[in-house]
Amino acid sequence: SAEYAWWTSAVVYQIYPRSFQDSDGDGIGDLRGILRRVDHLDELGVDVVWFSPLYRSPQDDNGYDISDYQDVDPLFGTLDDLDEVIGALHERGIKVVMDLVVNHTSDEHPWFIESRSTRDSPKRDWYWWRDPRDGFEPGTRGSEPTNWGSFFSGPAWEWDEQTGQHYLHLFSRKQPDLNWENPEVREAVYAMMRWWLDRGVDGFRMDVINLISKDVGPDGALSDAPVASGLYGDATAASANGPRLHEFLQEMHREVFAGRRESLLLVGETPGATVEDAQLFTDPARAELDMVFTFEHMGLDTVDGDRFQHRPLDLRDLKATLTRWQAGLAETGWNSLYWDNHDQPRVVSRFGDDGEHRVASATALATVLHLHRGTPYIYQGEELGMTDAGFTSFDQYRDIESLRYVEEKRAIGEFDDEQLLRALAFGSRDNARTPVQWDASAHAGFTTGEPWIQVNPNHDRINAEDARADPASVFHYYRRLIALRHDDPVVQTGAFTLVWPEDTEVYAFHRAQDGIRLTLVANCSSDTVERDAAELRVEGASVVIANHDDPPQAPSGRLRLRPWECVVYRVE
Ligand code: ISL
Repeated sequence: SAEYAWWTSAVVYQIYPRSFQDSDGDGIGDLRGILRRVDHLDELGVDVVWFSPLYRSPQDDNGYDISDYQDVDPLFGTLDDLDEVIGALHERGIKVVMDLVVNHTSDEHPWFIESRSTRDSPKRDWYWWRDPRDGFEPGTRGSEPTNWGSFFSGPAWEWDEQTGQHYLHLFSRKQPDLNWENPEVREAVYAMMRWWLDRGVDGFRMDVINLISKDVGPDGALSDAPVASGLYGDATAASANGPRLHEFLQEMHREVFAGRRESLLLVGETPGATVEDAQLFTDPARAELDMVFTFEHMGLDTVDGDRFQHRPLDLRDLKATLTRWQAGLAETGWNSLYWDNHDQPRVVSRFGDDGEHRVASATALATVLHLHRGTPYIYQGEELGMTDAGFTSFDQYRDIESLRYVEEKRAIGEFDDEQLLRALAFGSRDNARTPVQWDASAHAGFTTGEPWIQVNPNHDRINAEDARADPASVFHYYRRLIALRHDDPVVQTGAFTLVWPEDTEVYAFHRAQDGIRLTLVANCSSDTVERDAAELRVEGASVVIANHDDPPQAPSGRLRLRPWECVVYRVE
């Protein structure tokens, strides 16, 4: 049978260091805090830990604005502390993946300080500097070189008085975009990546890696983009999947990974990528990336992909989207699988039921995800069934994206405060950034000081200590799901077939390989449902995993599923 890469049986755990565990009482998570929780990761059984940025940073975007790629921010500790954490994880057989943020740096990175100092700086061309548009007073609205909007509201160009030009920033003005057209930039990035691999890290999660190649005309010109909604042109259209993207990734592969990539993990974050793009990124023969994060399933409960505008999820859309990605990467390439990360609201609040059926819906959704073909990613707290933040006032929010959104919407008078609070409560990234709930004590055991963002008051009921003591907890269920992926080749690589695409409540699919079939059936609703079990062909099957006691055994007639009940059957 085929040879598969090690990560087909691996599960990755994401740590957002700021919110994981504080050790020194400053209210911000840190490396010595992580050291105290290594046993939690070990007990869970994950194979890889991905760290959101730990590098030196002004923290304008919580570390995704980097001012020194080869040092640790003092907020989190020192390089020695990081070595200790990596050592402790490696000792337990857990690999370490670093976040790689190279579409942009901080404006406080020495490269940018040099670049902005004068027009003749040798590093001027390391970033995107452009003259103001003709016919507009330089530095005023309309003088931006293109109409592109920033992902964090406002224009994607910042006027620099001193040298009389604008610089490009697709994210905040403190995150200027690097110019990947310049070979010196690429060589500097590759050298930095080799330095980390030499230090012992096991791979990279590459932040917005499909934005690095901008669509430049022959004369270096950038053009206006279509205005989909709001004030600005769509910067994704102008910068995602640019003409040299695959060339850059293949070059990176040759310069950084060649000869040492067998045991590495290379995962790209690729907003806007289609499954056809993903086939190219992840085809091993092309030597680019191992897998990418799709965004398509994250937009399904929003209005036109606007993360702040909610509409109810139609389960058929979720099935159709994930199934398209399963099919598209069945022969070549590979999927990554995720519900939660530091940019997304919590799945149990979003697609599940975080009230009465919290445990059942968290475990049912986990089963649906982890039984797909691909590498599952768990975001800190997901394994506890942590819920959205539940914030009700503006001063509770910290995220730059949320704060800028409110500012812009207020400026144009589009929404009143009630509408804005509803938008944030649904879509804010802060929903996933409240501290991990370790126990029921003050601040959930996260810090002895004042947490940088409020702890969810539901930590009195939802916390790791209680979960560890309760065999029916979300935590113990995740342990079983992870063990199942480790042990069962059908979970790892079996062929995927969806059942009942039109069912709006029940998610069901088969995975099959070498004459063995696993069949998952999950009630993704808060009502009891009944279906015709004959269509599942599970008569005489054994139960592999289920999230309720006494699951329906090998039914042949009517299959009755309680709210959010899921079962995986095994047919030999
Ligand atoms: O809409 C988007 C782009 O089309 C955004 O959602 C974008 O994909 C996303 O915000 C990118 O996220 C990553 O890069 C950001 C950082 O703020 C996020 O935390 C990170 O995950 C800038 O580095």
